[in-house]
Amino acid sequence: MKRREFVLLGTTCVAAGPALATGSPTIKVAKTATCGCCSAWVLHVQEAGFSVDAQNVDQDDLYALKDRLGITPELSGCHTALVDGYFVEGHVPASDIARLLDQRPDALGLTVPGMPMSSPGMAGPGAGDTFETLLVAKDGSTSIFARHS
Ligand SMILES: [Cu+2]
Repeated sequence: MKRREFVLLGTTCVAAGPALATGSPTIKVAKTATCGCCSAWVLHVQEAGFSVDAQNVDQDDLYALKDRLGITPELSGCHTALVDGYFVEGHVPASDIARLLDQRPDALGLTVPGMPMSSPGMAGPGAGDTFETLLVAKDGSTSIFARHS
């Protein structure tokens, strides 16, 4: 890892703020072994107080998992997580996961499609772009769950 990336990751951890999720269910994460931003996101949710069970899987198995869960290519990020009956796809902020588990909407899960630079596990807040966390309904339709910059 280059020194500059390491500094940015440190910033992400500080920005995660106080623990949100003590006592929350474990987040199971499927990711590929070589995905650095996936590991950085795992660190982000751990810093927020979630316990994480991360498994490295083959890329084909990861695609198959997304397909099974109803995560279309348009909705895909990198890693795929499962928590308490919901999927959490890609670089979803820990605060959104906490709100999902608190509000328990009738839905499949959350996604941050693609890998926006401002999202946790990427460069982090202040990277300059904005992104949205989408709620995926059981019929596959999406709505905006949160906006982030
Ligand atoms: Cu990523």
